[in-house]
Amino acid sequence: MKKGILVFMATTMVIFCCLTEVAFSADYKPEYKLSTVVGKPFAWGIAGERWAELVKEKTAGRILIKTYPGTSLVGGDQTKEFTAIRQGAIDMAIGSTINWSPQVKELNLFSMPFLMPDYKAIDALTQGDVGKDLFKILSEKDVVPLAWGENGFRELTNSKRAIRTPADLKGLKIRVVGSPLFLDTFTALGANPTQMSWADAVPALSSGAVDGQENPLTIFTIAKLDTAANQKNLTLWGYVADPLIFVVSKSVWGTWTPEDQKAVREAAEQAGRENIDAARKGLIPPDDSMIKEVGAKGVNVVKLTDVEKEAFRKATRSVYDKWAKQIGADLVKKAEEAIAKRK
Ligand code: X2X
Repeated sequence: MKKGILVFMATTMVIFCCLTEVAFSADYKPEYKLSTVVGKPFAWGIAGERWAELVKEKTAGRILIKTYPGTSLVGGDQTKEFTAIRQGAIDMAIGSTINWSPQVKELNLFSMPFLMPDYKAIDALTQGDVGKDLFKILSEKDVVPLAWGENGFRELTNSKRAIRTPADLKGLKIRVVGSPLFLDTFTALGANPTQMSWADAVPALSSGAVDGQENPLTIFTIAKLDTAANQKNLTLWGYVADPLIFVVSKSVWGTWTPEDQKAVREAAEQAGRENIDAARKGLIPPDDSMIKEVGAKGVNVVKLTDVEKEAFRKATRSVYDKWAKQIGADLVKKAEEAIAKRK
């Protein structure tokens, strides 16, 4: 009799375990969609592949990820990426602060002209309290932010002439990304900015419909903008930099076990660190091999002195002040203080 009860209890437990296992694995999708703007061999695309690979490894294949470069889940319209995550069309993403800033106004912080003078300044923000504040803001908008990556300092290129002063930019048609802040900055500099997605930018530059653009040198070299898009003049001015953010949609996150959540977070942190190293390779003195490589292609490289930069800073000061209000005076002040204290 006693034995009968034990057998009954054991059987019930096995059935219960099987049922919960089924219930929990039923919530797991066979595959998760990861969005990025560019794919391999761009550092950003490599970061997507790496995150997917590490997640597969760390979850023993319970979470499988397919990458969708070219922001293809939103037809290439990168400023719609964040909304698509919130709506469930994208499960996870590595997004640029620029592309998500139309929906998360505080992310415009990184696009404030001449806020961050160097890489240590980026780190002072992303790795400090400002980064935490931004992650808190994001987590109130249906995503779980996990780690920072980096696209990089955005340098100015064009097909027409060397740019050393704001006057040199006068009348040049410059492709900018989708935050209105960029329209203000380039208008203040006397240029003629036009907003378009990355997918449209390269053909527009190649055909000469647009004269110039701004992007990190890692994007410039891999997209071969010098030959593919007539971009023979480069000005190193480091006016803004866009970090990348690794996120998972909150509704997807909630379906994963704590163990798998931890694995996905750790994978993002590792892929993020590797991505930041890759984004900075050859750009930090004494190793400026990336800049030399661009020069060796016959691109005319102008590196602004601090005095020359000051003229651009002055010309865009009103844009800085206007956007400080829109982003939030407290956050901007916190950022300025963190940068002033950087080591
Ligand atoms: O569109 C761009 O310029 C790019 C690829 O750098 C971003 O997505 C912000």
